[in-house]
Amino acid sequence: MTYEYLPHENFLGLDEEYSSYERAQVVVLPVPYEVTVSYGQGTRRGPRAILTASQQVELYDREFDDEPALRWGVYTSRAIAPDYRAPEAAMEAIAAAVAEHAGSGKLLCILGGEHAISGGVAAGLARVHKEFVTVQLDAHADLRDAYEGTPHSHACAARRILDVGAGPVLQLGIRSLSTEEIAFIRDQSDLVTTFFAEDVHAGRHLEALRSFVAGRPVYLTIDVDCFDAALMPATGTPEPDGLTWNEVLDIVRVIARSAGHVIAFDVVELAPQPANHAPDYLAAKLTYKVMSLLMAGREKGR
Ligand SMILES: [Mn+2]
Repeated sequence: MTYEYLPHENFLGLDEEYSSYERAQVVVLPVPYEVTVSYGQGTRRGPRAILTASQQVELYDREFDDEPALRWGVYTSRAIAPDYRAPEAAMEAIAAAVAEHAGSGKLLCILGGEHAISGGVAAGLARVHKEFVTVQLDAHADLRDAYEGTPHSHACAARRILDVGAGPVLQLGIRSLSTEEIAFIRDQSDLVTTFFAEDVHAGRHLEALRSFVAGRPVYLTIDVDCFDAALMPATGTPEPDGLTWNEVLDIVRVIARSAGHVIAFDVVELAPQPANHAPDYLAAKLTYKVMSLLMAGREKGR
């Protein structure tokens, strides 16, 4: 395995006592991979920006009246080196790293990078967990079979996850898709269920989401462009009419409460803007909050 050297900032800036691999129940894996971005650029700087912004996130969380990270600990791996020569080799490197950690039983958190990495993540998870379902938060359906000449495009993320054959995908917040993608959604209702942004605003997704994850292993993939572009402008392909902070967290709360076991989640497509660090902070706080909710769900399940 090759790892890129980054001056090592661990997620949340935790002391050794709470961030050693042995002690931690959560593993953060930075994957600064960016090759097929089609519009705005910069997702390769996403993981670094999230780690840096996380130093400013308060450990104390009012929802738990506690410092959740100190209960379970977070280990931050060095970043996987992006391989620009061949997407297949890069996806294999990501899958290998994910499989290595997925076998440990720790909650795995992957920081992207472009959404294409999620195909590699799903492939790695499938080496350890034969079956799991995927919940995708995104502005885009990402169901194209290929885009701009490659099947390993960020625009094909959900399709590559389905290729793994581990289970169906439920998408939330979608508001941009092609004719090919809407046809796929209509034809493949056993593989993909889509709740558009207006469905989420109206609360029509909650019951279906609950039964989709109930008792099953779950992989959660969060493209930050699921948020409204006003809240999250720092992303390659922003879209209006996106989700709010609370809509996203309520989705994660349903998953945490109802899923059998959340095995991994990723936060992808942050493309930091030098003059605006609010989106970096949002992504860092989101990552901590999702971790906290999912770990609380695991503790309840025991
Ligand atoms: Mn997207």
